[in-house]
Amino acid sequence: MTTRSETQSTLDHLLTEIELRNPAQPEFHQAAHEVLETLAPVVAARPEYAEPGLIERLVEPERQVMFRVPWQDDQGRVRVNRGFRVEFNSALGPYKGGLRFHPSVNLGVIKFLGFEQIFKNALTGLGIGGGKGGSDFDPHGRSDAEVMRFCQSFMTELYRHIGEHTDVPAGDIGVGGREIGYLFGQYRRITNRWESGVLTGKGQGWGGSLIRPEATGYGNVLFAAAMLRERGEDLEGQTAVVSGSGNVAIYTIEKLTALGANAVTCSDSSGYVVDEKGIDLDLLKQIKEVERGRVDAYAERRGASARFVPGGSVWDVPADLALPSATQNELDENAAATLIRNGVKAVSEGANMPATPEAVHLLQQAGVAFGPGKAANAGGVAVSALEMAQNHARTSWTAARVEEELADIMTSIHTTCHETAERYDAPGDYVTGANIAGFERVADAMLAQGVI
Ligand code: NDP
Ligand code: 2IT
Repeated sequence: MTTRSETQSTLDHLLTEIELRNPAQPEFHQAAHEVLETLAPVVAARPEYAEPGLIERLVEPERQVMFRVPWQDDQGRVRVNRGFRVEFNSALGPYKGGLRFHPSVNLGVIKFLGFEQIFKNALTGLGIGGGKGGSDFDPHGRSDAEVMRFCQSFMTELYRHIGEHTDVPAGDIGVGGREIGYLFGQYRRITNRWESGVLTGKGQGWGGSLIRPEATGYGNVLFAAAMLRERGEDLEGQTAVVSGSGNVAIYTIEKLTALGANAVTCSDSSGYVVDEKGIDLDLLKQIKEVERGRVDAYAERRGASARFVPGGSVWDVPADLALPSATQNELDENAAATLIRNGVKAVSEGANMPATPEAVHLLQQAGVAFGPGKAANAGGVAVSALEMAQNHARTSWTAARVEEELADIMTSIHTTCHETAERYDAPGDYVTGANIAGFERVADAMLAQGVI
């Protein structure tokens, strides 16, 4: 029998190869390290997982598409962006994952997101594979007409790679209901098909699921609540710091407030707002969802309880809970040390990979409950899969039904991660639990389906 340390050195060797074969993709390397560094116990215990080529196949996308996206701005100037779709793994179902429009997008970023998505989607227990896409297009400051022309050009290439049984994109940073609408319209026009299940996050009158906009934030709060329950606590009366002010952050704040916690912050790339009375969601939604403004406008309009801190770190604000909901690597070692000094009890990742590896290590060493994104933020993609199910059946469920299914899925993900961690001698370590449980499901399907 191979020992855990022998297995770990094989995995370490593979990680070195991943770095050499995929140069200049630091986010992908980081995501691969984070998963492969926790798999030794399961690979050592179950020899079939050590089969040559299994993990090598898992870290290599099934298909990667990169394309030119030309479009005209309002002045008539031609702009050229780069489009991506990485179809990482379809052992469990059609590729599924969001599209990100942000200037920082490159192949390595999309590969890190696609890789995470494989395990996240496996943890939902639903039939969805892993993929991700996007563009280095920056929607900030662009008119509706520019965003529409961009989306139409993007879909004019993307359409040939996707389909309800093939690959089903959705939103992510910079892609919300407006963009999904323009993308769906162009897909329908080019293909001459009403294929509802080709995209999720659609509008509610034309195939979208109730609760999909809320699902990621709501799900993360339910995951945080489940972690607290393990420690004999609940959300009531806890103070929470939340970063970001987009889709995930807004509905995280909404659910925290509904369950009796006090969410006191939000942020964007210009700085953060702290509001002692708790974030006023109507005001935040007005500024972010309707006016597409910046968070300093919130502090200006809210009055004495709120202040805007330009730049700065939202993690300096003392709290019981932290729910990073903006972007990768936004919570580093220093931020983790500050949170620990201020007595944080739980950190639950609404964003994908917002905590750096050093931060995760520090938080876990300090006994803070840490919920990794692939488990904690899986509610969004889970309700996307429920949207696909509704589309397939040509029906739509009530908000109450979708919310109940979301709650069941989050409870089941929490239990799976918790029990898997215990089974592999890492009690309370949700990172190990999530990675191993997600891996087992995908690996079993890959082994059953042969070398492809
Ligand atoms: P949005 O575009 O709605 O909001 C993103 C927020 O994060 C904005 O406030 C934005 O500020 C801020 N932000 C983005 N990039 C940066 C950056 N580089 N530095 C500082 N702030 C930044 O995106 P979502 O809310 O949908 O996504 C947030 C996170 O959640 C991402 O990590 C995404 O991958 C993850 N996620 C999203 C899901 C979904 O269903 N939407 C599901 C699961 C995870 P600004 O406007 O100034 O850029
Ligand atoms: O990171 C994610 O899980 C998402 N952006 C949601 C993906 C989806 O297909 O709903």
